[in-house]
Amino acid sequence: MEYNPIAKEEILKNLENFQKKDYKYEDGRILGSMCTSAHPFSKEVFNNFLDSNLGDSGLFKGTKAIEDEVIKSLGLLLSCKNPHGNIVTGGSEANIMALRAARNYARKYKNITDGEVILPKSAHFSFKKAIDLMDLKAIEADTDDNFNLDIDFIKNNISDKTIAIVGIAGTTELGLIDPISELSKIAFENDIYLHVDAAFGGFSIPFLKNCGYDLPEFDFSLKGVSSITIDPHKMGLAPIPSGCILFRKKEYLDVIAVDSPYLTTKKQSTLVGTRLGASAAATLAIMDYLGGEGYEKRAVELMDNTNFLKESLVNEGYILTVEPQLNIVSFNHPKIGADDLCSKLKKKGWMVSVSSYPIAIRIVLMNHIKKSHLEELIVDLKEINENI
Ligand code: 0PR
Repeated sequence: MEYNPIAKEEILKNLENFQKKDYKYEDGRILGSMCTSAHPFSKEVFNNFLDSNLGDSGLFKGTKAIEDEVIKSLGLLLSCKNPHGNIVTGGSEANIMALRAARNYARKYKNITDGEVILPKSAHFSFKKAIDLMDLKAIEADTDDNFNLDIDFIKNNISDKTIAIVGIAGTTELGLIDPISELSKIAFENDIYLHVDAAFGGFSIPFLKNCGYDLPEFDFSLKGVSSITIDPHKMGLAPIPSGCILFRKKEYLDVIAVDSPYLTTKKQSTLVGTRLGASAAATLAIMDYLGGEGYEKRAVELMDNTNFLKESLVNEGYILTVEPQLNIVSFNHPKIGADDLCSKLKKKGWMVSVSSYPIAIRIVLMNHIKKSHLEELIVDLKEINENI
């Protein structure tokens, strides 16, 4: 195939025309996303590190030291003084690494070859990918009428094939926090790996707790917790792709390491080979810049907006699925179904999503959604209600 060069201006114009078709966070219409506009400072730093490849970290020793610092800072945030882990592309990759560590550890030290994972029905679909990739068996724990995890189910389903239990700190659909301290006790007593998926909640629960919110323990302070997923590219305000996996013990990284003989580093534990140093640099920069104070202020603002939306919906006669614990509101109309309501909202320009368990409209109150946007949304919901 032959193709001729095109002038920069023309290329940029062409790309701009494509980009115009994208929804923009700033318009406040994206209501079902866990991502948001990254902080301008983290974008600036990200651009400075675009060429740094952590996949061959001996060539980028400085950037590798940055990654180590981020791991240390995130460890401290999650009550672990000496954590091990990596900055990865996001929650999916982190969850896959965690289950791979659990699987390999159980294979090496317990001789388990056909492993089972006990996980809540509310777990993110990335676990389905992990389970499929590693040919594991999933045992799904149900929830009660309030969508709380059935702890007895977990206890009753532990077997000599269980390689891991998974708990969620901020479920994707409802933002609920599983009873991680109970899971930790079960895991510790039975010597089973416990992975906590705090991809969503990791950058808000610790800060909200500091501000007096009554939220449960979920981190390494619980001795049964083996690893935690936390995503800087959600409420951490780092650019996509920035996820993180943290392990309590170095052995968990060692059991997933493969030889990379011709590289400057002779072992590699991450799934991805060539890997952006920019994500690590931008995450460190934004964490240092905002500090605990900056994240606390933002986490509280998100909860204020959550409460405002929740109360306004109730006033308009909409029905909440659960009392929000974090910044997600899930609701239904008393008469029409969630899909119907979703399409009526889409016609008015609101990009909402319908959750599957339970079936409901789900709004994630991310940083780009301001109170004024919510006021406009309520006006539209009121009008929808009046025309039914
Ligand atoms: N774990 C939890 C609890 C999650 O909520 C998510 C993502 C993941 C893991 C996976 O993270 P990555 O997507 O970073 O791999 N939850 C969101 C979701 O599936 C991701 C998302 C973000 C979806 C923005 C849409 C969107 O516009 O809903």
